[in-house]
Amino acid sequence: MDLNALRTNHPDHWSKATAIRALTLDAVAAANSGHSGMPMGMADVATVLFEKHLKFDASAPHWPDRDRFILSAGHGSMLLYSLLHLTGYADMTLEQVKNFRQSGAITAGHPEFGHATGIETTTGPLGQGIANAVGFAMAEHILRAKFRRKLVDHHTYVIAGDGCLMEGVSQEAITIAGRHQLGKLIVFWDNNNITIDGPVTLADTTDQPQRFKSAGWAVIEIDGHNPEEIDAAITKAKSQKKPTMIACKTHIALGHAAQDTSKGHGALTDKDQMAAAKAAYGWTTGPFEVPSDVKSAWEAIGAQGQTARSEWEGRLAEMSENRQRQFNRVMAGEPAKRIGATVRAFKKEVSETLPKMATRAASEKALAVLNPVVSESVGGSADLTGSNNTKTDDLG
Ligand SMILES: Cc1ncc(C[n+]2csc(CCOP(=O)(O)OP(=O)(O)O)c2C)c(N)n1
Repeated sequence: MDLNALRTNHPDHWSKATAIRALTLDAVAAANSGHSGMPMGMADVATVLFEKHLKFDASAPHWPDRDRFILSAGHGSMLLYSLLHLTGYADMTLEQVKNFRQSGAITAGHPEFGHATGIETTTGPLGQGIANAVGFAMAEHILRAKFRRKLVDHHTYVIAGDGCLMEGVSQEAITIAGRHQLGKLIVFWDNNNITIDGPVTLADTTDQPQRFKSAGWAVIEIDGHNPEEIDAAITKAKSQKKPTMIACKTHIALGHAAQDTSKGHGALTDKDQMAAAKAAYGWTTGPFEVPSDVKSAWEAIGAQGQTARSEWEGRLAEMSENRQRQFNRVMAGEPAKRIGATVRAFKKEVSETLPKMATRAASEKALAVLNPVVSESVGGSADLTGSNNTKTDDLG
């Protein structure tokens, strides 16, 4: 890989992506534990995504219509922590990055939902993130149908590695996303051909692009270090009606002596090798030091979404009070007010009449009472609709 060409062809991009790589090297070295290679390999994809496409506002991490970014390859957590710190999420301070993997820090080895803002879901068990992301995309689709584009119109982006795609759960998730044509779901596959034990082919020779295509996805194959290709692929993916998998050919631990080897997967802590990698990057500042112009450029990216966010807030404020209340309730995960009285009345009726029925029929009766008042509930049946009675009369 010709780092010099990457540096000279895209200098602004390069310095931003290098900040991720350098923070990752420093944090993992300080903890003497962690995974350096994946963030170093996917820094270019993440930089273009955050700079050019991701709709977010670092000062308002819970804004409901933000795009979701899910790091399914959770072992590469320093990629996410670097991005959150650089773009200016208030809780992801440099101290937290320096305390990577330490007790009490919000920077756990793998991202934990609730520890830091900007962590949309817990990941680490391979495959979990991509499967949860399909749920996120499905939720967006359902909410958009209910509340319309003015309020709900966002993408779900995922970074998944070889290990995520090996897990069985990914197959079911990919299939259902294809079946429902979740066009706002975009998965970046970190196609680096490396796992812990060696090359991917030790365990898996699946043709991943064909696998996704056969499930109804669009697939784009790119050089995951070329910012123009990354940008064009995301633009194209956003215009697709199908979910898109962007296969990103990358080099794990880019620029390090361990590049393209399974050693590059883990903690790269050798001082001389770290220094050599930073020299190859043209990175001259000390550990954990991001040049102020680079940090400012990242913070500007973190603020890019402020306009979109305030416009969205304006649209919400224009809605009727009832509509606003309904939207806020659903987003807060609060049950509908009527649910208490509805359930009490149903219990009273059942305890008075003591009907005799199979438990599956009882389940249907309960669902028939709940579904009309909890319109946001999502359920289904694994090819047993007629047997376990999940399709109540109010459903289409
Ligand atoms: C379900 C599950 N099994 C095993 C692991 C342990 N594990 C963490 S990362 C990893 C290798 C993943 O390889 P890849 O996705 O290619 O990541 P990369 O080497 O590119 O960083 C394994 C086996 C895990 N986190 N979750």
